[in-house]
Amino acid sequence: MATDVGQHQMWTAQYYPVKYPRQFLTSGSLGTMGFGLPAAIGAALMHPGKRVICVSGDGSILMNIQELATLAELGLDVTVIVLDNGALGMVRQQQELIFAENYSACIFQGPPDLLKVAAGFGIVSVDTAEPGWEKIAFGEKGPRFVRHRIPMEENVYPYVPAGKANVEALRG
Ligand SMILES: Cc1ncc(C[n+]2csc(CCOP(=O)(O)OP(=O)(O)O)c2C)c(N)n1
Repeated sequence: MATDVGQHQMWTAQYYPVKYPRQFLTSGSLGTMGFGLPAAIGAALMHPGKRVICVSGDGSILMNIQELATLAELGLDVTVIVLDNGALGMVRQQQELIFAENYSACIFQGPPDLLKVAAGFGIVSVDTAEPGWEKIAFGEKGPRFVRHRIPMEENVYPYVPAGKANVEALRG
């Protein structure tokens, strides 16, 4: 399991049942968007026969989108799942909660159709609104790209504001 950086990363950390060391590849602390896809490719190269999941955001995936070409070329068993909220969600959440809903440069005005982008790289792509998407996403060999649309207003909790201690986390 690999992630990018943002709300999707926090949800994955909170809900994915990690069972053994080095199963969860994520870029913490000064986390770097764009980490997830290359990390997943590396993990898949090290573990042939195992499907690697990369949970990303519609912002983060754009940071290293060119690596879809590497993924397609190598034909690895990687499923990229993008939680698509139409925003840089972690930033939007921060601006909502800490900056009195003054939103700046965090809501996408003309987002690309990520399914078409991934398909353009030759990767089988599916939206979770499609019946039977799970079979496409996880069923067979090779790379897959999944888009899961979620409401922009969804916030991740607990949430520790910048400069605060864990005990001061906001709980929603
Ligand atoms: C390279 C880089 N630039 C900026 C940031 C600051 N940052 C942290 S989370 C985030 C938004 C991430 O948005 P998205 O990938 O869409 O994920 P979401 O929070 O919506 O799940 C930004 C800009 C960062 N961590 N890394």
